Amino acid sequence: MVQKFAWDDALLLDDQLSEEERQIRDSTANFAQAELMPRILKWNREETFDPDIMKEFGSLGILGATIPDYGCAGIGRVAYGLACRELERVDTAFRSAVGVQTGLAMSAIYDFGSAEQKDRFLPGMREGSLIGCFGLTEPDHGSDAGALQTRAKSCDGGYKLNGTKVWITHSPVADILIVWARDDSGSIGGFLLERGMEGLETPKIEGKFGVRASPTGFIMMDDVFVPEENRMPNANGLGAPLTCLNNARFGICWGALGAAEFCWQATRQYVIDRKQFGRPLAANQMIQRKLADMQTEISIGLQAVLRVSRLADESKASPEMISLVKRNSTGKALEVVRHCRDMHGGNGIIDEYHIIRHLGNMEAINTLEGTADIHALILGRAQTGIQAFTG
Ligand code: TGC
Ligand code: FAD
Repeated sequence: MVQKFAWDDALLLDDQLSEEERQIRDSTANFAQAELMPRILKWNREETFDPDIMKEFGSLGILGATIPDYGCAGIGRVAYGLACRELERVDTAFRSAVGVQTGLAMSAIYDFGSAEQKDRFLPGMREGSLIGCFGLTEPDHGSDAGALQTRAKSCDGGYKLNGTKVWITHSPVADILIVWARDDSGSIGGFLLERGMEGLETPKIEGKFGVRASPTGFIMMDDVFVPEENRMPNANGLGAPLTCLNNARFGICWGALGAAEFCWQATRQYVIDRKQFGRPLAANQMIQRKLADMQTEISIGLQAVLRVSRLADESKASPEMISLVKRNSTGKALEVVRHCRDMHGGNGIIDEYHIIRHLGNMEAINTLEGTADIHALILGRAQTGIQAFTG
């Protein structure tokens, strides 16, 4: 008997999942469609974000979900990725909210913090009553994160921090701000700043045309005193923040394809329904070719992130594999969504059709967590042995 083809699950991803993974995917999908979809149009239009949404994510059990301790669920990368796919199917802002809290802020404290820091911060962060952010990027150092200039100068009982971080997701609403700064020896360390510390300001960046429902801001530090107990003892060097990024990039890899899937499936329906020249747009060869390209890229992209996520769960995923899928997922998603925008005609630029919102988001995620070209250079270095970032 000929196997029947499922157009929306071309390579039978569903068959490759465990019962628990399917259940996490479905419960996140139900939550995302019931609770997030009705809010996103207004939030995106008005650039708003209600921090209480973090408590809803906490109740869902998704914050810190990959951490096997402190009351967190300890789920695998595939289950976590499937949840991110469902969140970003609605909007990048929601995947980003969960991804920064889980993959960057909580994972930094879990991997590099002291027992006391973990006890103090992780339970509240898991519940969403404490919001974390991750400050690596600076105005003069984005891709070359290793050249960061923020200083942590030793003083009686701790450190005085000076410098500016920019483009920090959730800095305007965060309670715990993880700041990567150089100590007196020039080594990069991780410092836990708390809202209310003197000399700390976190203004919002206005006027973004991507991820508008996610507050992005600065972390400005003018002689902020950080006690010794707020320095993460096990973070030494650039490898520490990059290890956190390895975790967070899984969320983006799956999430980007969730956004692409939403746009592809909405576009498929649109071209079936919309008639021009007396027949559905979908009856044209050029339109079908584009749909086939989208289906192909999304299906292959999902298989790639599934593979790397399974390898990560077996501790066999290298950073270069993560670069490969981060670049592929975000790049292909951007390409898919650009075609969807075009195939919607004029409606493609109206937010009620959701495509233009995702397009702005896909532009942003091709830049954040390492730009597409930086990930290409990581892969180029790995296959030639030649570092091409400089010179
Ligand atoms: P390089 O010499 O390659 O490495 C320095 C040290 O780091 C180690 N390392 C890693 N460790 C763990 N995981 C990785 N992926 C690692 N990559 C490198 C390396 O072994 C070395 O350790 P050691 O002990 O020998 O010192 O460093 P480099 O200065 O040449 O730069 C490498 C480069 C360019 C790849 C790195 O700077 C980079 O990844 N740049 C991109 C910056 C970036 O991704 N920023 C993201 C900011 S956070 C963000 O965007 C969040 S968005 C949140 C949202 O979704 O809303
Ligand atoms: P640049 O590094 O100036 O790059 C500009 C262009 O030059 C890119 O195309 C890049 O690929 C290219 N380029 C750079 N170097 C080279 C080279 N050697 N060879 C060839 N091409 C090169 N950061 C955080 O720390 N925490 C966050 O929570 C966070 N959230 C973000 C949220 C949003 C919405 C955005 C947009 C960014 C966020 N970032 C965050 C910052 C993000 O990680 C940086 O924007 C990213 O790393 C790129 O840095 P940059 O913007 O300074 O660009």
